[in-house]
Amino acid sequence: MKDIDLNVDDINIGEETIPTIDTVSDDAVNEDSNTTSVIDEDDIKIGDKKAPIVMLFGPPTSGKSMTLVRLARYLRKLGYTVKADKTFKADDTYEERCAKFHKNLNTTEALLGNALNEFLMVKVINHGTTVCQILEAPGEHYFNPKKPEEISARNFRPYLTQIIRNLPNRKIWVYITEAEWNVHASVKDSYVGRIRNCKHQLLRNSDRVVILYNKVDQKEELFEDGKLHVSSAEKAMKDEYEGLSSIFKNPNPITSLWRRYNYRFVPFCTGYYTKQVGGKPKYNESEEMYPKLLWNQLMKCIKG
Ligand SMILES: Nc1nc2c(ncn2[C@@H]2O[C@H](COP(=O)(O)OP(=O)(O)OP(=O)(O)O)[C@@H](O)[C@H]2O)c(=O)[nH]1
Ligand SMILES: [Mg+2]
Repeated sequence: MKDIDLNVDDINIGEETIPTIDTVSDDAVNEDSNTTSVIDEDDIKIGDKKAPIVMLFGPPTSGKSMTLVRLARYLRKLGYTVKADKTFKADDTYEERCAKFHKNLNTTEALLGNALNEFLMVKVINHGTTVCQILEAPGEHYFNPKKPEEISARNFRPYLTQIIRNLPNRKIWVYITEAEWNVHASVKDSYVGRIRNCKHQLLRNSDRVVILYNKVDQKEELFEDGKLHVSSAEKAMKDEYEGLSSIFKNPNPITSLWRRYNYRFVPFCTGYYTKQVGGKPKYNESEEMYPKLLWNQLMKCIKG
């Protein structure tokens, strides 16, 4: 299997000219001005201004919730504490969501990813120190396939705008792509456009990028003797999401000789979902190599 150890030490992403929230929040609020959720969504608090924030960024049903569930189960096994940040939001429903998240992690029953349909901040703690914070949010908040024309980087929800633009923490943008995403090619192009706009307007030099290619189990041709062929998976991702990798082309004439792109590639599978007649699909977690690979790359983004 190919070693996918990429070095992004002198990554140079985006412009430093990040506008303040005042210059953008009107857009974000106007988008939903006739709903009550705007005020609610604004009401977030992040006490930790240091630990990097991992954003699982992807369209609905791409696998964000289950990626977090799979990663959290793996980290717990390694001895990390993974817990929802209860101080992130003050409302009662948030506390319920935290409880639901913990229940999902502990259960051995079939899990449904869409049980978590609201946003949540999760802390990964090792020996009392927060290693990173992971934001899990509904896909519509990142990209809505039903509104593919909305690809501007200026129309994020208020809470996301606040996290992205106002916090000093490093962001690790985990862009989720899906093997065999069953949508029209123009929707895929729009998603790539949305990521392009994010990169140009929102990413800072200190930020890091992961492209996670989820549901690789759906592409049998990527496996040989039961082993996943990583470089073939990356090629498949590039074929399916035209123009995505070139957004992160390394512009440095020297380092680009050995590192063409400023992203880390992670092929992923959250698990296996077996349809039960008349019941919930049964979930079996994926092989450990997947969360292990993801965590290795995230650690490099956190430290590097
Ligand atoms: N084959 C396969 N299916 C997956 C995988 N991961 C997720 N799925 C399927 O995708 C569904 C949605 O996964 P979620 O994790 O809930 O997706 P999400 O991105 O959180 O979706 P939203 O919360 O609606 O934005 C799951 O219920 C599974 O049916 C995977 O690795 N392989
Ligand atoms: Mg989800």
